[in-house]
Amino acid sequence: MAALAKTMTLLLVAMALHGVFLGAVYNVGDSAGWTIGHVDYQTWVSSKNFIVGDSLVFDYNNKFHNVKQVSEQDFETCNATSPIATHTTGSDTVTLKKLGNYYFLCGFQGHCEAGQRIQLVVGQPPRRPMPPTQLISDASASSEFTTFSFAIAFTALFC
Ligand code: CU1
Repeated sequence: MAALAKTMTLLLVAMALHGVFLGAVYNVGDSAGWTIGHVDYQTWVSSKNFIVGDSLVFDYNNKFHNVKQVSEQDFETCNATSPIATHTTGSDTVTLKKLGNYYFLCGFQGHCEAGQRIQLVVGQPPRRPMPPTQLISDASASSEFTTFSFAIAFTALFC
């Protein structure tokens, strides 16, 4: 029974991880990319539903632009001097790993003010009809899983 439980746990963890890697990938600004004067990024965001595990791809010419993840306050004031993270390759993928608000702007002079900034909210993935996968992501997963295993053993013995 212990070996079976271990195998099942590994299987469920693998499934949970697989789910994370299957997140959607969004090209910021679609074909226009990350730039100024071509895209209203708030309109672009408004049609999307971001969830944990999704990724953003920022495509741009890195001679003229960059990507800085900033705080809400720095987003409001277009302050690029104390970023949370900076990306400068010209094709940067940012995985949205946590729930909550994300703020990005271009750190080049005047670009944020010209509209090259994006604010988005990352929500919870929808619940899937597979309770054990939910249990694994729970902090009390091990004890609940043990109870679950005993319930199966009990059922097997007496039914
Ligand atoms: Cu820029």
